[in-house]
Amino acid sequence: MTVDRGNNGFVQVRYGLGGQTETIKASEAISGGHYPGVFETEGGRVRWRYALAESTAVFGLGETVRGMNKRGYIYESFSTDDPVHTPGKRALYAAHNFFAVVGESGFSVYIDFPGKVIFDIGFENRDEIVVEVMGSDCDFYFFEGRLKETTEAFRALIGLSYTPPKWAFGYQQSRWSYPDESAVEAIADQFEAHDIPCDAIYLDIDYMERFKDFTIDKNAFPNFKAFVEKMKTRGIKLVPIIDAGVKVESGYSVYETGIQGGFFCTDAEGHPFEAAVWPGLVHFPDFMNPKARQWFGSCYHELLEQGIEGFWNDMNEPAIFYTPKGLQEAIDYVKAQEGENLDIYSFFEMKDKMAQISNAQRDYREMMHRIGEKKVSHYEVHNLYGYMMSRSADEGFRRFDANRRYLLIGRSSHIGMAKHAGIWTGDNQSWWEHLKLNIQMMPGLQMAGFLYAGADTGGFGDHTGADLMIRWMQFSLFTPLFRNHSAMGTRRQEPWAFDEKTLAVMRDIIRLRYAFVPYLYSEYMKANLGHQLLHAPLAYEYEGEDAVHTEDQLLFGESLMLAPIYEQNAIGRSVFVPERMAYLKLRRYEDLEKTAPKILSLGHHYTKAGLDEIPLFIRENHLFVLSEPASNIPAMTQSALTVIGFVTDRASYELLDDDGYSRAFERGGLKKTRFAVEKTSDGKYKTHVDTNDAGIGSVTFYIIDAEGKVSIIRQESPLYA
Ligand code: MIG
Repeated sequence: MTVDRGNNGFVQVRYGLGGQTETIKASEAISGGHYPGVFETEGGRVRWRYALAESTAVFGLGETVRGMNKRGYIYESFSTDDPVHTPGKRALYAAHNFFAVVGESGFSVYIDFPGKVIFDIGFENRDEIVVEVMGSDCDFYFFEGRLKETTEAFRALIGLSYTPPKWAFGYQQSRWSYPDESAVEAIADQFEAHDIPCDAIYLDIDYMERFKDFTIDKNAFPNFKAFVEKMKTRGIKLVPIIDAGVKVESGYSVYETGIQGGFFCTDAEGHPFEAAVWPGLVHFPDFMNPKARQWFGSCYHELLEQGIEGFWNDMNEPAIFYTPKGLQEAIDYVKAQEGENLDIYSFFEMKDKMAQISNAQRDYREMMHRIGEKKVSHYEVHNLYGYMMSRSADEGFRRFDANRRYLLIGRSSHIGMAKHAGIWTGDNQSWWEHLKLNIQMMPGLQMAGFLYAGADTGGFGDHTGADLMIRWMQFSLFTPLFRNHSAMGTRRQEPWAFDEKTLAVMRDIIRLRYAFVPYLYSEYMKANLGHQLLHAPLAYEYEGEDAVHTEDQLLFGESLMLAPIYEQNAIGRSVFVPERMAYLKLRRYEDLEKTAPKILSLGHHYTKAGLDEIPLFIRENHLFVLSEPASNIPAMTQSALTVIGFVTDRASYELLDDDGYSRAFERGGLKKTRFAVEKTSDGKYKTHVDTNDAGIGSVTFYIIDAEGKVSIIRQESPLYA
C-alpha cells in the first residue's frame, strides 16, 4: 500500500498496480498524506472502515435506490439490467464509486476499481461505513473539506463532463416503439397540431432490421436518409438506439468485420463468446480493446452520414438473456424433474434455475477480454463495459467531426464515462416512488460527473396516471435530459394520450421548459466548467441539521430551489426554507406576470401548489432568466428575455450561451450577458444589461421585493460590450 498526496489536495491510497479506468492520472505524489478511517486487507480484498457520528450524513453513490442521504442501507457497484428498482435492490445499471461524508469532519471518497464494490453505509452497524472492494488492484482517493469543495475537487480531477448539443435541452418524446415512418410522422403531426414544442423523437429497437445494430428495416424506413432530413426540416431529430450485442449472422457486415478483426469477447478457448439478447445469439464487442472500440465507434458513422445526430446506447451492462450453455443446463435440470412430486423447495429450485440463466455471474466470469497481451475475465472489469461502449461511440463521433457535439446517452455507466456521454436512469416504473427516486438521485449522478441525466419521465414500466405524469413533468422540466419514455404494453404517455385538461397542462409545462432553457443551459455550462452540481442537496450551500437532513428538495443552479411534489393527490407539501426566499407558483409562461409571489422566512413551511402549479423558490438577491418558448430549440431567439429576481439589495446574474453545437465553449468560446439589479434609496430598482451577444434584445425585469411586491421594468436594448 502506498499513500500519496496529490498536488491539488487529495490523498490517494493505492493498492496493487492502480486502477484500470485510465480516467485518473495520479498527480505528482508527495508522501505523508493523512486519510480518514482504517484499511484492512483480507483474502485478496481491500476493506476500509470509518466510524460515523450520529448526525453525519453521506451523499453520493450516484445511481442507487433510496434517499439522498445514503446512510442506513447497503449498496453494490455491480452493473445490472434489473428493471424493478424496488428499495431492496443493492445495484442498478451503474457503478458510481463516489460518496461524500458530511459531518463534523467532511471529506469525500472515490474508489477507482472496475469490479464489484460493496458500500455498507451504516447498515450492519449503524455507526460505521464499510467499503469492501472485491479485489486488491484499487485506488482510494480522499478529498478533505465541505461537500461543495470536495465534490468540486473530485470533478476537477476527472475532468470536464459531456455536453450535448443545445437541442438536447429541448423536450424529447420516446416510446418503445415508434416502429416506422408513419408512426414517427404521426407523433410529429400531433406535436404540431397541439402546438407543443419537441426536439427529438426516439427510435427504439424496431427501426432495425431484426435487431441488428447499424441496420435499418427497409420496410419501415424505405429511404432513411431522406426521412431523417424531412423530419429535421420539421424541427425534429431522430435518435436511434444501439444495443451492445451484435447479431451472429453470416453476411451481416458488422458481424463479419467484428469476426475478421477479432473484436469480440471470447470464451476461455478463444472462440467468440456466445450469448442471447434481442436478436437471438450475439457476440459482445470487446470494448476493452482499443482496436475494437475504434471499429465499433466507426460503425456509428453510417448513421451519422444519414443525418443522425444522437444515439442511446442500451443493454450494455451487458444484459444477457441466456447463454446456450446456461440454457441447456437449466433445460436438463428441468427435464430431470419430470414426473417428480415437487415440494416447495424442489419446485422453487427449479423455478430459480430458469430465472438465474439471465445476467449470470458465471457467464460474466467465462467471457474474456483482451487487455494488451493479457486475457482478463469480464467479471473482473464488469463495471467498465457500458462506459467503454459509450467511449467507443464518442471517440467515433470525434473522428467523424472533431468539433461537433452529438447527443449520446448510455444506460450502464461508470465514473470516467461522464466525459463521453450522459445517462438515462434505465427502466423505472410509473410509480410515485420513482418520481421521488428521480429527485433524490440527481445530486449523486452529478457528483459522479453525469450532468446530462434524467429519468424516463412518466415512468417506463407499468401504467402512468395523468396526475403522476403531470407531477413528473413538473420535475423533469428542470433536468437536462427531459424525455418522456415508456414501455411496450403500458398506457401511452404522449401528451394527447390523456384527457383535454391534462393535455393542456402538459403543453404548458413543456412550453415552460423551453422558457427555462437559457437558465438551464447557462447553469449547465457553469456547473460543467466550474465542476459544480446543477442539482444539489441543501447541504451544498447551507449548514445546520435541517439543511443537511432535507431529503426531497434541490438547489437548482445558483438562484433557485426546487421542492417538487411527488405524492398522489397532494395539493402542497412541507418545505424547509434555508434562507429567506420568494415562492412562486408557475402555471404558464403567458401568466408569469400574474403570478403573485410570497416571501418565506427561514424555517419550515407548508406551501400549496395545485396539480397545474409548479412550486419554485428564488434565493434572496438572485436572478434567473427566461426566454420566449418556440416549437423547438433551433427556433428559439433571445430577442425578448424575462429576468425574474428576488432583490432586497442588489443582484446580478451572468447568462452563458454558445453556438449550441461546437466544442468552442471548452476553449472559452462563450457568449456572456450580465444582468444587474440594484435597489436605490428611494425604494425603486435600477437595472443594467451588458452583453457580447448580439442576439440579446429587449429585457423585462420582474423584480420581487421583501414584501412580495413586484416591479416590472422594461429595458429595450442592452449595452453591447
Ligand atoms: O429490456 O429497447 O432501458 O429504454 O425501451 C428492454 C427496449 C430493452 C431497455 C431500455 C429501454 C428500451 C428497451 N430496452
